[in-house]
Amino acid sequence: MRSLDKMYFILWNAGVLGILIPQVLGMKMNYDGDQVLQLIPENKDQVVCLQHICRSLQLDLWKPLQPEDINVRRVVHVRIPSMALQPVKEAMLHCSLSYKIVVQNLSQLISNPEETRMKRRRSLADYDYTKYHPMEDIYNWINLMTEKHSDLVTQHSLGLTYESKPMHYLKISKPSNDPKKIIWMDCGIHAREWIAPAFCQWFVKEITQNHQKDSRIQKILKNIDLYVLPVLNIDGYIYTWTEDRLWRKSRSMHENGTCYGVDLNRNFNVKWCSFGSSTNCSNNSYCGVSPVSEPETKAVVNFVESRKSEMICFLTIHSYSQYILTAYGYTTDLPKSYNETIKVAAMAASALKKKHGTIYQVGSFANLLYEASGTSQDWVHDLGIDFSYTIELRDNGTYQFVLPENQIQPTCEETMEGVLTIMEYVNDKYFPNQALTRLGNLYLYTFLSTFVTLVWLS
Ligand code: 0X9
Ligand code: ZN
Ligand code: ZN
Repeated sequence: MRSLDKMYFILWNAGVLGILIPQVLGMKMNYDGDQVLQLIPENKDQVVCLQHICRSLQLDLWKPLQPEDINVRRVVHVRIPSMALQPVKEAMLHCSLSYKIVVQNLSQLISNPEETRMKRRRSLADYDYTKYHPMEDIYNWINLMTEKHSDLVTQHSLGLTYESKPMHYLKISKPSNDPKKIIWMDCGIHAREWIAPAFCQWFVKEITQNHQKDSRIQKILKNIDLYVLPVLNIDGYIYTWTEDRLWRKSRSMHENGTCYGVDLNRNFNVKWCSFGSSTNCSNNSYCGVSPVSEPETKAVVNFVESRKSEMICFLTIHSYSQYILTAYGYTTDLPKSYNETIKVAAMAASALKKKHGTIYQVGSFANLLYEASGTSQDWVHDLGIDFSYTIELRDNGTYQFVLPENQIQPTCEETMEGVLTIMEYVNDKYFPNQALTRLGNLYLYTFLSTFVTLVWLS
């Protein structure tokens, strides 16, 4: 009892010491001395204790996002502000929770945006795909890309963000007289997952550079147009460069400016705001005032609804955890498509692993982690597009959201293999004749020549 009292006292003190002050005053977030701890609660008591610590100090949970989703023997990642390290660690020891420090000093992993911006170049040939880029670089890159590859790539607007930034997407398309299908890929619905936009850019680079020599890309582009949205949550992404590297949500204002941002991946109209989301606007999983309340989600929904008969595959790129996820997030029930979609996910994961040995898990989000409703993937799936995947890129807990730039290249290289495996599968499924034509012609030729020979002989 006494130790529990002491714990409350410690926690209360830490709260008074002003752990939450930077957020409240709206100052630029600095993470000097902050640590990220990894814990795996062994029993129900430890779960309850950890939930209590997280709630009472409003700690920034990275995995899972909500204290109620903490579970026995499931990995937890939580950021502890430097000022709270001492009391939090003590409180953890009081309920015999052991922790591992996975990030010693968070601010050391967060590079100074100014430095990176200086590396910016003006021509596409100089564009450094192994660096993270601020939004103005990415806008610039989109322009350069469409200028240089005007034969293949065009730029279009999906809509405007809350802060009126244009949401440009790239359409990669080869001219054809036959009707084509669509594959969609978006990156950066969560602002701090910087590796995702980096991958979308890498993907476009690879396709434009190799579409003439790579037979697999050639085959896919014959039948399918690729639509790539490099940054979905543009306002949030900009905010991670200017104010807070670890911002997740969009930037819409709520409750007279007392809190900001919606988790755009909880805002879709599929079991909206029922699991793994929050009605509290200061929460990281805030689902918004109503389904599709945000301009960014509305833009995606309008596009997908208007093109759903052509769309055969939807990919949404996140980090971290190394998962290729099939539907569903909102229920542990499995969709009818599961047998096939999980087979394709496993094929993709094994192609990915061949590149650098990185291991990805496959499965449905609700079964692998916890339930989450209102995700784009599930909404798209239930619209009738079976091949709807969430891909959670590197890493698996060492650097988490602050993946170092030297991992951009290997991450993108391996992800490319996984993504192309999925794309090739759906291509072959929806355009089976293409693969069969050559064989078919051969049979026909053999048949005819035999026939002619027989007639001639007689
Ligand atoms: O929680 C999310 O939105 C995603 N994880 S993240 O850590 N990047 O935030 C996962 C969404 C998975 N959605 C479905 N499987 N439907
Ligand atoms: Zn070209
Ligand atoms: Zn995400």
